[in-house]
Amino acid sequence: MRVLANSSSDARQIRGPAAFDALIIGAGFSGLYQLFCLRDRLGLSVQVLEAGEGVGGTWYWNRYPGARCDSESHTYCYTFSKELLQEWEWTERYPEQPEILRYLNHIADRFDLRRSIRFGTRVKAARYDTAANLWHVTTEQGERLTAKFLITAVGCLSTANVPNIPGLDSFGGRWVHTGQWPHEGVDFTGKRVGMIGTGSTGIQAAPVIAQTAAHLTVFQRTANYSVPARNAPLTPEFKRYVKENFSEIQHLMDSNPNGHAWLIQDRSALDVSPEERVALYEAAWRKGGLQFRATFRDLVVSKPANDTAAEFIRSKIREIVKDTATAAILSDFDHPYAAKRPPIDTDYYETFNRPNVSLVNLRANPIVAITSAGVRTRDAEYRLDMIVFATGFDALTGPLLRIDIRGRDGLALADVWHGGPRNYLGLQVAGFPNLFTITGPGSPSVLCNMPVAIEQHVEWITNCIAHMRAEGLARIEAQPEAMDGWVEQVNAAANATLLPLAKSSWYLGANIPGKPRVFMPYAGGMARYRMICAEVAAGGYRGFALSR
Ligand code: NA7
Repeated sequence: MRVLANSSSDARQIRGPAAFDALIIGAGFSGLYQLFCLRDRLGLSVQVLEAGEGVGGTWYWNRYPGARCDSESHTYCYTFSKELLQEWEWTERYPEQPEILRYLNHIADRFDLRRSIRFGTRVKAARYDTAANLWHVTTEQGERLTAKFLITAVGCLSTANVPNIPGLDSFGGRWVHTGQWPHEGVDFTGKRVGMIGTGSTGIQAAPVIAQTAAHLTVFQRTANYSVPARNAPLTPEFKRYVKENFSEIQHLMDSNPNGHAWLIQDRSALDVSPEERVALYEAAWRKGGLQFRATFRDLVVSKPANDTAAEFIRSKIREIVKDTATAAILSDFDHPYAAKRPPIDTDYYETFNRPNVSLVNLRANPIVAITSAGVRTRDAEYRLDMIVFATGFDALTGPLLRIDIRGRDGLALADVWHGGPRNYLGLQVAGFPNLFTITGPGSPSVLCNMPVAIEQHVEWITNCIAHMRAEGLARIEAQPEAMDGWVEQVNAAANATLLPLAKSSWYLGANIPGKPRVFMPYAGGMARYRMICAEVAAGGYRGFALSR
C-alpha cells in the first residue's frame, strides 16, 4: 500500500479531494485509539473527522448534571500503554464526566493526536468507488475526502432521541436533551423542571437537579431497577493497588463476560436458602455497582433466579421510598432485572422523599402533548419552566444510519439494514469493502465495559490492515454467508439469555418508533467474542474475501 501523505497539511496539497490511507469518523475513545494505531504503529496517513469541537465523543456531549460512568474508573481506561496506566490517576470509584473528558484530552495531547483530527466536521455521506477501491467521504460543510479504509468510530449512543411529542415547538420554557447538554451548563435554581425518562441518565440526573430546582417532576414510562453505585473518593491504598496489580486486574477483565474486573459467583440463586440469598443480596447492595448482577451466575439466564433479585430490589424501594403510592410506581417492573441496561445510582430512590420531587406514571397517564405551559398527560397538566429529555438514543444503528453510507453499486446501508442490522462479527457488512465499524451492532459493545470492547476492535482492525499491507492485499469484504451465519449467532446468543424479554429495551430498538425490533448487541460474552475474532484472523480471515 502506498502511503499518500503523512499529515493533513500534506494531504491538502493534493489536488481534488484530500486523500488518505484511512479516514476515521469520530474522536471518542475508539477514534483516538484507532488513529494512534494506524498513524503511529502502521505509518498510514490518517484523518479523523469529528463533529464536536473537541475530543471525547460520548463524554464531550453528555454533560448533564450527575453524568458519570457506571464502570469503575480503574477499568474505564485504555490498557495499551503501561506508562499511561502508571501516569494517570482517577479520583473516584466511578469517573465523573469532566474527569473522563480530561482523560481523553490528556490522551490526545500525550500521543499528539490533535494534528490529525478535523473538529467541527460532521460526515454526511460515504460512497465506495469499486473501480478505484476508494471511499469518497463528504462532510456537511461540503468538504470531500477519499481513503482506502473507512472506519466508523461513531459510538453506540450518540444520536439523541427527542421524542416526537405534539406541541414541543409551542413550549414557552426551555428544553434540553441530556445527550446534547449546553456546555455552559443549565441553572435550575427556582425552576419547575420536568424530566422525561428514567434510564441510566435520568436516574443519575434526577437527584442532582432536585438539589436546586424549585420542583422536579419525573415522568416515568417504564419502571427501572437501580442499585446504589456507592461512589466514593479512591483511597491512596487502592490507587497503589491498581498500579501494582494491573496485570491481575486485566486478567479478571479479560475473563469477565462484560469486561469488568470481578468474578461472577459460581452459584445459582436457587441453590441457597432464602435467608442466605437475602444476606448475599444485602452484601451486594451495600457494596454497590453493576457487580450486583454477579451475585449469582444465573441472574440473566434463569427467570426464577432473576425473580429473586427483582423481589429484593422491590423490597429495597419499599424500604427507602416513604410514600407507598410512589414506591409502587417505581417498583412496578415489567421486565427481568438487568434485561435492560441496569442503572446504578446515588440517592435516586431517596430523591422521591424530598418535598420538591414528584413522580408521574406515564403507563397509567400517558403524555398527550407539550403545551406552552408544560406537559399535558391524559389526566393532568404539569406547569413547567424547563423540560429535560433524558430519553436516550437511537442506539447502535442510529449513528451509522444518519450517514448516507453506500457500498458497491450504490448499495445503501440503510437498505441492507432495513429489517435490522446485519453484519459479520459486528465489524463489516457484505457489499461494503474496507469499511470497519468499531463496536458496531452484532458485537458485544454496550453489553461490555466499553473501553475493553473498543481496544479489542481497534486492535483487530489494525492487525487486519497490517496483514493486508504485508500480503499486498487491497480489499477486505465480509462474505454474505458469513454475515448470515453471524446474524444467527447474535440471535442465538441473545435468546440464551433473558435480555430479549425486556420489550421496551433500546437493545431491541424498542425506544424508537418504527425501528425494527432486533436484538442488536452480541450477548455471548466478551471473552467468547474475543476468541471467535482471534480464530477468524488466525484462520486467514475466514468469512472475509480478501483480494489484491
Ligand atoms: P435509555 O436507557 O434509553 O432511557 C431513556 C428513558 O426515556 C427511558 O426511561 C424511556 O422509557 C424514556 N422515554 C423514551 N422515550 C420516551 C417517550 N416518548 N415518552 C416517555 N418516556 C420516554 O437512555 P439513557 O440516556 O438513560 O441511557 C442510555 C445508556 O447510556 C445507558 O443504558 C447506559 O448504557 C449509558 P422506556 O424505558 O423506553 O419506556
